[in-house]
Amino acid sequence: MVNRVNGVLATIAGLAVSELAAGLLKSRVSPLLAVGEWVIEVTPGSVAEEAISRVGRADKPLLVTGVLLVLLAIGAVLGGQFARRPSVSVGGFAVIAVVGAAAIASRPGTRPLQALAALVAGAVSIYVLRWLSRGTPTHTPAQRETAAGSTRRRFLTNGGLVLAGSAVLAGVGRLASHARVAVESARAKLDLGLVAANAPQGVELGIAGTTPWTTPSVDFYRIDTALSPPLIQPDEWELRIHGMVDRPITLHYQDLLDRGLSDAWITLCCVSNEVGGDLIGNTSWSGVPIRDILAEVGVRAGADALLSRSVDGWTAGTPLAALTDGRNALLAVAMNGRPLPVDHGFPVRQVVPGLYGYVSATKWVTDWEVTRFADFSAYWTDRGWSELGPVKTQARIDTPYAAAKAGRVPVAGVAWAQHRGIERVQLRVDRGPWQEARLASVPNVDTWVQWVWEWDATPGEHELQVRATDATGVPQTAKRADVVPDGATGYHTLSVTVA
Ligand SMILES: Nc1nc2c(c(=O)[nH]1)N[C@H]1C(S)=C(S)[C@@H](COP(=O)(O)O)O[C@H]1N2
Ligand SMILES: [Mo]
Repeated sequence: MVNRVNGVLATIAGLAVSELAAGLLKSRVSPLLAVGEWVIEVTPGSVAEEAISRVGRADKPLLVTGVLLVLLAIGAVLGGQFARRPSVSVGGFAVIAVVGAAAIASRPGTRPLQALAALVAGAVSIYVLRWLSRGTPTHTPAQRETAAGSTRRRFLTNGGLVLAGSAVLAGVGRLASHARVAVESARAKLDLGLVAANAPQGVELGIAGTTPWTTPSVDFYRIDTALSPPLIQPDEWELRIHGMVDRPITLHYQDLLDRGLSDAWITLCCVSNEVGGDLIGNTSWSGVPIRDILAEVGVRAGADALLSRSVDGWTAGTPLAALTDGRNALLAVAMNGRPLPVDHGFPVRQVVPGLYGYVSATKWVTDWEVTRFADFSAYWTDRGWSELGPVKTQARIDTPYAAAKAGRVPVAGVAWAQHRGIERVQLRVDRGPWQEARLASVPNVDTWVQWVWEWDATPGEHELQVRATDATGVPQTAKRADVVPDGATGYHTLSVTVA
């Protein structure tokens, strides 16, 4: 028992040192997070999807906690071996250290030297295990009797020391990782000469309980595979553009600003959004039109895809057609008139109206290869999702939710079919006839639209259903489909108890 606890304590000490060392070495991720990111990478898409739909935003904390618990359990086992087979437990800690080092070294956006954080941590674990185990266990029964009291005291004191020391080291490690602070302050100092765009007239119906038409940046959904977001100073950002182009170039942040920024209202949504889900947001983006940059580098005949890659190695394949057909596809530097938040891709990301984020919205983008779909597969297409990801027409009821009072009840929500636009939204109660909702106005076909329908609600249980028709005249399908492989379909359906 004591030995196992010693193993756990040695593991904790090693983890603390690894956080400190990773901070001092300015590593993007600590060994623990590197292993976590690696787990994300090797997890099959369907499992990831299941996990996200079950636990939502808690997926990352839960994953890190899981890795931590597995590690502590291994530490306990290795500690338990120390008395009889010390070489097994020393070897085990060494293996853990090497795995951590390999995870760091193989993560995009890290340098090989940063793998040292894991190796040093492994050495510390072994040292602490040795130190805690001095003199335990006592072998003869007589010794055990007399030594029991002092052993317990020493066990508690030393254990306490290790825990306190670990907490201090890990805390210092966090402080030492100035990177986040430095990047946040560089971001705060940037003056892009933008103001938060006011929402256009008439987009807001002003019905209580509905989602605001403009999504504040802090409320914007976040989806990515990074356990710790890449931290990039704007003046160190580079975008290398190469592949099937006539004139390869490398762009810098200032180059984008020098070109002048365009603004566009675009609703971005995730292919993993369930019917009625909230993985969607609308904001004003500012950036440089992607088509201008592609025209400048000269796309060669035969190319049909832009393979974009982020600093942390994530990739997306976007049809060149969608980037050059005149729509507002942006290499964006700002949302809501402010430089992109770090979590949303600071300093530069893509936004392409009409396509789900997984095929288009690369955050922390750093590399563009103009190529052919036949010649590559991207992060999510590798994991079973479709190569092309046009957004499907959807409508969502935001209010009423679950209960309402009899009488006039506004049923309201949003509908979207980015880059086609929404023509009509209809409601039906208890599978009765479809009724027309009133639509708010929108500045373009790339945003969601608010809608409302006045319901004469009678007491009892009722089922509400909504469906939207896009501006090409195609109503959304009633057929229920899962989010995999190219987005959910079906009518958002709610049960409401009217009293
Ligand atoms: N670097 C990087 N960019 C990424 C992703 C990612 O995992 N890594 N996820 C994409 C997906 S699936 C979506 S839906 C959007 C979400 O953008 P947001 O987090 O700003 O809402 O980013 C896209 N860009
Ligand atoms: Mo997504």
